[in-house]
Parts: sequence; structure tokens; C-alpha cells
Amino acid sequence: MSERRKFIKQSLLGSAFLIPGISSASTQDKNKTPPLIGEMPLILSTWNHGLPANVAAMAKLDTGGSILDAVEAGVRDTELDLENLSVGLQGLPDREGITTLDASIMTGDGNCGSVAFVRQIKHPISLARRVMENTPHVMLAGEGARQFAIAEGFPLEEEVLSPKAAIEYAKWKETSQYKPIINIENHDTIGMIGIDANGNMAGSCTTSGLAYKMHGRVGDSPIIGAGLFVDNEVGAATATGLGETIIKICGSFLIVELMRQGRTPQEACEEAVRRLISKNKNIDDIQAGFLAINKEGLTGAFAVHPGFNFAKATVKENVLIDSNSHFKP
Ligand code: SD4
Repeated sequence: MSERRKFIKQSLLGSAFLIPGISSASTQDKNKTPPLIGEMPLILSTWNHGLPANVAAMAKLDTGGSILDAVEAGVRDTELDLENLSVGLQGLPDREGITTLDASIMTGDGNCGSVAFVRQIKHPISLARRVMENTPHVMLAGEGARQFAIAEGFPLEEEVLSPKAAIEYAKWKETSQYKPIINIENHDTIGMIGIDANGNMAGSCTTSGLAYKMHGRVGDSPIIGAGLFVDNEVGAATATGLGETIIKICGSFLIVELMRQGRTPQEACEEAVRRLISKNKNIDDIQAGFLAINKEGLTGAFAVHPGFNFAKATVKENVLIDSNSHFKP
């Protein structure tokens, strides 16, 4: 196996997530060739904060929620994480000092909703779900998204930077010359994809986007097909990293379509990274990573550079895994 797995013991996991009727690997006949099928339900999400987000998602499934409820609940956890400077209202602001958020949500039957460039909303992922469920549209942006949030009863949060974000923004202003930065460290979006025990899939993606971006900039996360794509017939994919490069190759849609043509999730993620690299002369400052699940519950992950990790949860465990990367040191 090319993946280096770090086992993280999660006290909330284990018996709490054992769902009656789902057999565990240990009960399988060890003499038989294991079928080419992963364990389900299964949740994958980007970066370290994927671990607690997966716990929230699995808890939702465990209490009878749908896979859509699970991927919403999972990333809502990250949207409140004060340590995370790339998701939620505590995220780093744009170059004007204003935090603007992007989010999308999608189900395996092709339903989807998203919000972009939205301000003062604590849970943009839930607003994206309302766009999907309560409007005839897929995407609302900016002031229109905020007005829709008010109409739906979402409270507007005070527009102040978190103490951490305020310090970072002040430091950036000293040397930035007001230039948005492109930097491989500038990430931490959460993308989450999941499949339930019946093979239904859903995904979610939420971010404050690139730090110190131009005011009005929207990344890949709310763009269906770029930051997220889900199709029950094939699989699901999500992305993190420099959104402009992900949008240009329709990254998540590309991965799902490659799986439709027969690639494994791993092969599809690797091909998407290859495609992205082929479109960029210099990848030194570009990080992008992809996650994928197919309908058999097999998974894939790949990134441009080392350092991209993700969390994988089943009813038995929740583990942090370092993805492989194109970069060969
Ligand atoms: C964006 N893809 O707005 C997002 C940033 C990101 O982890 O992934 N950060 O471009």
C-alpha cells in the first residue's frame, strides 16, 4: 500500500457507531478472497479537521439521519472550529479585511445547491442546502445570498474578524503590498464525501477561500463539478487547494467521469492531478488535493505536493491518512 496510515484513536468511535446488520471485516471468513468492495457507510473528508467532522457525520447517520444530513452536520462542525483559519467566519479575510464564504452541497441523485461570496453567515453549508431545497436555483451569491439567508431565518453575525484572523491580517498588511498571495500552505477547506449502507451518496464543501484574495473572488468550493461532484451511479469527489487550478480542469467532475469510464478512485484522482499539473508551467506554489469514493465504497486520494491528508471513517474506525502525491522528493 502506498498510503502511510496513522491510526488515531477516537473515543467516540467503536461500539457507538456499530450499526446492527453491518458486518465488520473481522467477522468475514479469512480464507476467502475479500470482495472488491469497501466498507459502508463510509465518510471521507479533507485535512486533520476531517477527524472531528467525520465523528459528527457518523453520529448523524447513527441517529437515523440521511447521508445528506450527515455531510451537512460533519462540516458544520468545522465551520465553528476557531482553530481553522480557512473555514467559517473565523477564516482569514480578503485583502479588504472582509471574510467571505463559499459552500456547496450535493446528493447522489444530482440535486445540488451552493452559495458564494456570502458574508455574516455562520453556517454557509446549511444555506447552500436551503438553496437546493427551497429555491428553483443552484447557486446564490453575495448580497442575494445574504438576503435569502435573512428570509430563511438565518441570523446575521456581527462582521468582525476573529482575534487570530485579525492578528494575521495585520501582519499580512505590513508586507503584502496589497497583493493576494498564492501559497501552497494556504489551505484547510473541508470537503466531505460519503456513502451510506444502501449506496446513497452525498457531499459537502465549505471554505473562507484563499486568504487575502481580491474582494469578490470565488473559488472552486461552491462550483458544482469543481470543488464537489456526486453521482450515485458512479461515485463522488471533492477538492481542496488552489481553487483557480481546480476550476480550470473541472476537477471533481473530471474524477467522477474518469471513474464512470472504469478508473478506480485512486487512478481517477491521480489523473486529475496529472491534468492539473499539465496546465500549469510552475507548480512550486500550487497545492491541490482530491478525494474520491466509488459506488463500491473504494476510495482514492492524491495531491500535487506531499502534505495533503484526509480522514476516513467507517463504523469501526476514524483514521487520518497521508495521501500520496505527484511530487517525488
Ligand atoms: C479555494 N479551494 O477557495 C479553496 C481553498 C482551499 O483549503 O481549498 N483551502 O480556492
